[in-house]
Amino acid sequence: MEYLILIAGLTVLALVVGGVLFLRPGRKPRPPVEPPAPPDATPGGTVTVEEEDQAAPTVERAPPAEAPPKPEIEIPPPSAGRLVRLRARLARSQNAFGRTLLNLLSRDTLDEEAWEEIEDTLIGADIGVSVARQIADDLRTRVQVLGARTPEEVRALLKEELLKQIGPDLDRSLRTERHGNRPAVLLVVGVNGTGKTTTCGKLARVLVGDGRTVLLGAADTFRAAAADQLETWGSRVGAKVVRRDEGADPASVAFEAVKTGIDTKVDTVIVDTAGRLHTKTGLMDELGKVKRVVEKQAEVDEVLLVLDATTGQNGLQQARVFAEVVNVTGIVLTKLDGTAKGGIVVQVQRELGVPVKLVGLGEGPDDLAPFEPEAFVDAILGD
Ligand SMILES: Nc1nc2c(ncn2[C@@H]2O[C@H](COP(=O)(O)OP(=O)(O)O)[C@@H](O)[C@H]2O)c(=O)[nH]1
Ligand SMILES: [Mg+2]
Repeated sequence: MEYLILIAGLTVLALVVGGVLFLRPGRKPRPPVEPPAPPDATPGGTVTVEEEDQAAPTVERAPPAEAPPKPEIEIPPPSAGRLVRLRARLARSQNAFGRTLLNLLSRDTLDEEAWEEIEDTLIGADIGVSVARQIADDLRTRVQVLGARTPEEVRALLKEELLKQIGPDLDRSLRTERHGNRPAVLLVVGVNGTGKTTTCGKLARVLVGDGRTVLLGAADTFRAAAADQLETWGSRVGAKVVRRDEGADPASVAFEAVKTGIDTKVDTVIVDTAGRLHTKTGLMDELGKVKRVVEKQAEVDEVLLVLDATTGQNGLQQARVFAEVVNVTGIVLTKLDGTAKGGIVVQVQRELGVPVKLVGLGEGPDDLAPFEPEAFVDAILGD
């Protein structure tokens, strides 16, 4: 009985205290999310870009005390260190593969079966059969020299081998700066659904965040929705979009976009193209024409091929076809947040002889990052 009275008493007390706290006048609105976590933050503590976006669209502009009105034009975060900030995404999708390798390599004795498993794990991550064998062979030689291994040694070995295959020294810079009184011109190509339009929009944000002025060209004229999609992206960061009616000639839209870019002296023109191309001849004709027409006014500085990382061999096949048609200068690997097959980075670079320059790590507006081999491998192997 006394016990029940005690519980009742405590409940009342809790309610009173809770009520007072809740009704306290002058309760402050939720403070803005802190600036991006430093590079050494634990994955769990990383501020995801979506959170940042909802609470405070920009780090620079703290919202006013009252309900923050959404600013007309957003100032996205700069590109530097993005992959490090987004590494939690990468870790979530790629970690299993890294951990399996680390566990296998840490075994006291590595027999034939273990080496086969190591090779299979690498192949399973889409790194390619010959590269998988090469990595396994290299590791085998080095492990024999090393003898007993500490976890740190194993991690360092594996990191070095993976980095070697990814090519830490490839030039992954994007040419996005004005030159010779002309804006830089980027063509974004790839099969439908890989993330081209999204990448154009995200890239515009990256560049605006880095202080550039950007113009978008909606040369996917198959559906009006594609131009609408691009316009939504552009309007958020104050980037003008050049578009025409559905069914218009893509090359003439691209031409007009570049012309407008020259006239208005923007830094970068990004041209989105259509991917709904059924035959290689159609692809050749259309993309070839777009590029030729643009080149009447300005050099095409980058042809970015967008590939969906989840499509494996299919994606590689697409890459081959596009590389035959246009001179691809960089690869954008999208949807790496949704696959454990990060090894595709290695395979596609070898296939095309062109570096992965950007990676897509989610559907959020700032989920596009310059590709950094070391941050990538660190995310795969965990800390
Ligand atoms: N998870 C994830 N989804 C993405 C990524 N990039 C694009 N998408 C999604 O892929 C779908 C197709 O994108 P879209 O840009 O319209 O493709 P397009 O047909 O090549 O222009 C959309 O739902 C995007 O949100 C990414 O990096 N991660
Ligand atoms: Mg599109």
